[in-house]
Amino acid sequence: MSRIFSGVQPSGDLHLGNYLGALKNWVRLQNDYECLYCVVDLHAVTVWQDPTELASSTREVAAGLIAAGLDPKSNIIFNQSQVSQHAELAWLFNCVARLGWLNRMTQFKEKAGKNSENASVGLYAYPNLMAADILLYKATHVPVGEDQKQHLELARDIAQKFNNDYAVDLFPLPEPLILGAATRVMSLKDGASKMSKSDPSENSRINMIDNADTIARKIRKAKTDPDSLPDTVAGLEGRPEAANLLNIFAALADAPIEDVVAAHAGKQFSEFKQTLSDLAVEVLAPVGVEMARLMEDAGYLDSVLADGADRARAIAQPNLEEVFKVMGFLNPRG
Ligand code: AQP
Repeated sequence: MSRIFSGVQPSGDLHLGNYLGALKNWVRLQNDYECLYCVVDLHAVTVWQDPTELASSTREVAAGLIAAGLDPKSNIIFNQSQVSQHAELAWLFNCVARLGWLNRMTQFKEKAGKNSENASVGLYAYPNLMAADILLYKATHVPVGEDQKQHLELARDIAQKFNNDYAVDLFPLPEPLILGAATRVMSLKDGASKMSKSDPSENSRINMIDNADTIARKIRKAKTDPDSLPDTVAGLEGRPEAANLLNIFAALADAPIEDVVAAHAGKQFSEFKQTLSDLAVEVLAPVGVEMARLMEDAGYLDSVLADGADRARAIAQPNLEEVFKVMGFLNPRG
């Protein structure tokens, strides 16, 4: 059976980009695949996380996954640090991946910025941990946003090199699943930057937990340009903020971008933003309300994560033992 692995970092509030680029699509996959969805807390600490906030962010992501429609009984939902096999396999992959491969990763360059000497080693090796996350379960498919495609390529390179080096056929080469209209939601304040949890501007993103008034205010304040909306998709060329708002509309409405552009051709942004805001509130506000309700019940969320971790470990441990055996580690007991 095809198996899916994907993750979300508990590095801040879940936002519209996470919802449209990931969660909404994951909900569609749950009937056709065996799915593992992981709150990747080991990835989050590659940049500083306040220890007093990490646990609540972890629960918030779990609440977001469930509120978006993922069933914790049919899917495996857990946080990464509870399954130590992720870190163990990541170390082995540190010894498989080549420095030249990691040097090409654009996300490290973006996240480390000009001060890369001061970035953590973990941030640099992040793609090796992501490869371990996926390959630990021999996942066959990984739903990813555009931004994660390069990392998935690296996971395939690691799987391939491991199989070649040890002359085995142990790891499948995981395939990307790039789904939905909004594979890359951009910041509401800058159409050239990705909407991101770590953007210091709250107005750059709509959080899944935002209430109706906040959603409407953020859309009203979103950056636009002075022209009215174009007649064709080609007319969005060179207008990143307009393209972003129309793409968000298309993803929320599950409609082709061509139809959305045609329906709003020639409108002023003020009128379009009102329609977009009504749609965003209709889709997101109920998810936010459910998230808030779940977050009141930390005991329930913790029990979902503990149960998910038990089920994840049951798959991970035999796979890791197989890797140890292939690599020749001595295990006098086994
Ligand atoms: N802006 C986005 N548009 C579309 N998809 C997105 N995803 C994230 N941002 C966008 C997708 O959401 C899933 C979980 O991502 P993540 O939280 O693990 O990592 P990230 O991509 O690094 O997200 P952020 O918000 O940018 O976090 P920070 O600021 O902490 O780095 C992934 O499938 C991702 O593609």
